[in-house]
Amino acid sequence: MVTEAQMTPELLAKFGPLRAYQSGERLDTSVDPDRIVKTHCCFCGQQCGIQLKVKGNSVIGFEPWTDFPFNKGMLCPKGIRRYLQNSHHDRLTAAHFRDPTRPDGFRAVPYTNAIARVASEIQRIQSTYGNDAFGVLGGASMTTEKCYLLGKFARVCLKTRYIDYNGRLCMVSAGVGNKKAFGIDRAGNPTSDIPLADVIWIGGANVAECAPITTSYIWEARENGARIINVDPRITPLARTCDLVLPIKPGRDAALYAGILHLMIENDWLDHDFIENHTVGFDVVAASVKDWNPRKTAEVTGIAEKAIRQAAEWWGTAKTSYLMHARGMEQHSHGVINVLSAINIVLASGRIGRPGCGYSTITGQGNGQGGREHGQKADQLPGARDIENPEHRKHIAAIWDIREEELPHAGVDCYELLRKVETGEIRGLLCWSFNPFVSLPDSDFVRRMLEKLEFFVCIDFFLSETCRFADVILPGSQHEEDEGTVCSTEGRVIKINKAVDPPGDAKPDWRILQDIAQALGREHGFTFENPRAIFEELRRASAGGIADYSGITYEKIESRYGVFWPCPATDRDGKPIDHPGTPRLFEPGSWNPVAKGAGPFYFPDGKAHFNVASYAPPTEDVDADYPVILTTGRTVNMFLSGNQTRRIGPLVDQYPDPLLELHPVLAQKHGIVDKDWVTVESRRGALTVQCQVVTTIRPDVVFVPYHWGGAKSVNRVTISAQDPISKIPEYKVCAVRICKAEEPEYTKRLESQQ
Ligand SMILES: Nc1nc2c(c(=O)[nH]1)N[C@H]1C(S)=C(S)[C@@H](COP(=O)(O)OP(=O)(O)OC[C@H]3O[C@@H](n4cnc5c(=O)[nH]c(N)nc54)[C@H](O)[C@@H]3O)O[C@H]1N2
Ligand SMILES: Nc1nc2c(c(=O)[nH]1)N[C@H]1C(S)=C(S)[C@@H](COP(=O)(O)OP(=O)(O)OC[C@H]3O[C@@H](n4cnc5c(=O)[nH]c(N)nc54)[C@H](O)[C@@H]3O)O[C@H]1N2
Ligand code: SF4
Ligand SMILES: [Mo]
Repeated sequence: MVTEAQMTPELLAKFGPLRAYQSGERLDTSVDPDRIVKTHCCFCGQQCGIQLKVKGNSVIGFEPWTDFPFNKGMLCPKGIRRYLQNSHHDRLTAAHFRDPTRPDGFRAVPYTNAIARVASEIQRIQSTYGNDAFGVLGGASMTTEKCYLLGKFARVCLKTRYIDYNGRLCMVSAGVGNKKAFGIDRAGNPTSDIPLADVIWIGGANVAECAPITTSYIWEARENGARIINVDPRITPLARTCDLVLPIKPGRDAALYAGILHLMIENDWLDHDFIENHTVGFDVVAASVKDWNPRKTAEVTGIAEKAIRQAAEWWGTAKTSYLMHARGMEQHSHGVINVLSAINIVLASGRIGRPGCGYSTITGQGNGQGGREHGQKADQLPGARDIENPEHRKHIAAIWDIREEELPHAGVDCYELLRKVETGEIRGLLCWSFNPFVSLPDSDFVRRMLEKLEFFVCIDFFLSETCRFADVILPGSQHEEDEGTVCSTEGRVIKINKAVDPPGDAKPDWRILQDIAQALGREHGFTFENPRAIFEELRRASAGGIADYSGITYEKIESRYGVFWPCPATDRDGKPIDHPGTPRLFEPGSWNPVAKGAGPFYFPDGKAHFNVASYAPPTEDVDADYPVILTTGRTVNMFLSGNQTRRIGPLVDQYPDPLLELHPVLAQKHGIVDKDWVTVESRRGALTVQCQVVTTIRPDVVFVPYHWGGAKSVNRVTISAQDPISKIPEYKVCAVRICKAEEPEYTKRLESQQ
């Protein structure tokens, strides 16, 4: 197995951002395309519509798709450059076996040999140690068809309970919080409700860089006179046009929302009718925030008392409002509590489920929403069903043509899955559309686990840092090489259309799984001819579930610019209907298979739930040895682990290397000036990067983006503490110390190679 030492400098030279090159430079984009394909961006959960220009078997450019209603032709820098990855010379076009005798550690092999080897290793491991000794990691950049098939593959073909996915790092706190409060895990409103709101509250979301198109909806609200409140330890680009910035100390969001609810109650800024008729649990929650007066709230959150009072007044007295949040308040060991505390101020206001009155959590990954609805999550079955619910199990077992007893039970989250590698319970792993070595916290632990596996197979289209540990790499498909559906941040199910064929031996991802199933002699249920056939089974599997897709067809999606779920095929009496989909949840009379007319929320009594959300400090707070808070996140030009965007030259140029952001006061204390090299060190590891001295961050916090691997990975430093319910890692707070440093050797080595 590859060691850390072996990964540098060769690996960095090959994958590191320092070797920025213009991919696709051999393409002449002035050439007329043969055809234009309407599809969506392959990156974030905004899922902007885009038209790809295709010549032969290459994507050579793009045109805006102006009539797609969400983005109306607008794209962010990543969307504009995405086409450059299609003909990239790093593209994996063959299967590979590990071969330490080769300079880059791998040797190309015929695809069928690779599939045979994967099947025989699965067989060996499962017959020696049991079915659960083989685990599966999935990803939410893939289409819903692929995510569905992966869940089925793990449980029916591999018969393992151990499957989980990278959305575990992303949306799970929001998902748990939404289910506890509303009974459903989806944005409550379409984005078009944002401009209708008087007050917009944004909690822990760098909207301008991470949900760029939503920015224009917020600006539209501003044009309409809305007040905008932003809670973030940094003044992000959107904050420049906000009315009030609440520079919270990381890890304190539940305290802030308790303080806001306290003021709403004190000033009677409550919707009593709504609370009375449509919710349960208010009194207990009201009692729980009794002590959270503005002074205490200010002390804990680090936000000025005056600003807290102002925010509460604007929020409390608004006629219409919209609250949205993202990972800033979710990626915490109290992520679920933070989400519930924010929902409490929405429910107390009664402003939900109406035009201009809404709530949403901003989905991150391209198919972050669809990817968590149909079964690759450890505890879930298709249709957002519960893997431990006997009725749900029975329904899915029937669709999958197995007995209910054969269906494995809930597994564990993806980090726990790696801990099971440490104990020897898991010996083999299949990793698909996930780059855990870069994206999981405490990467030294992740490295040791990947090295310890007896057999590791990765499916990707670029060699990722994680693929480096693989025994076999299978060449999967890029977004534009396959068709299928995804669900956008709004809850809109849309269609990805195929523009080109996968090159060489690369295959549509779903076909690779079926080839493995066939090689194992377990092809029953894995003989789909195309994504449409998978979707048809998925529709049946989801029918009657909360994420009901049964009334959605490819044709309906195409003709209506997408369809919002739930969208059933039959009414409550089982009569076929042509349901239009559900853009806004929680409206009276909207489709709700759980409440069945009792009320708008997805519980049997139709009522939303207030939840006590008591503040507790982060797992690792600052102390004398590690006195600074590290928080991590993103930059506009890079996407996630960077395996794609670090290969797109113009994006690399925009922000090539991770920079540590710190305030001038903190910088001065350590004798640091702008562009100095700084070492940031936690109890787990250290990282040396250049710094950016900025006045837009709290003086007790440093920020580092996480899109790089190897020596540039901030996840060497982060903590693997997890939320006890959602199991999301605490990426947004750990304790560190910083000091001025010399330029590290590895950058000097790389520069001399260029
Ligand atoms: N350009 C770009 N866009 C992306 C992505 C990307 O990689 N690059 N990834 C996509 C994905 S998968 C996701 S999940 C989303 C993430 O979207 P966001 O959640 O908006 O992005 P982050 O940068 O992770 O964090 C948001 C903000 O949280 C703040 N923050 C840190 N700690 C706290 C805290 O304790 N409380 C509060 N209130 N705020 C805090 C940070 O300063 C940061 O500005 O973006 C999606 N869009
Ligand atoms: N420190 C820190 N760490 C974080 C975060 C943070 O804020 N701070 N955020 C977390 C969040 S929110 C997220 S979502 C995760 C994301 O972390 P990852 O999921 O590990 O990141 P990706 O870059 O999406 O990795 C996906 C891999 O799949 C490949 N891929 C993409 N699409 C496809 C496809 O259709 N088929 C196949 N076969 N392969 C594909 C890509 O090339 C890439 O190698 O990172 C998390 N890690
Ligand atoms: S906002 Fe997201 S979906 Fe839209 S172009 Fe940018 S990365 Fe792509
Ligand atoms: Mo994410």
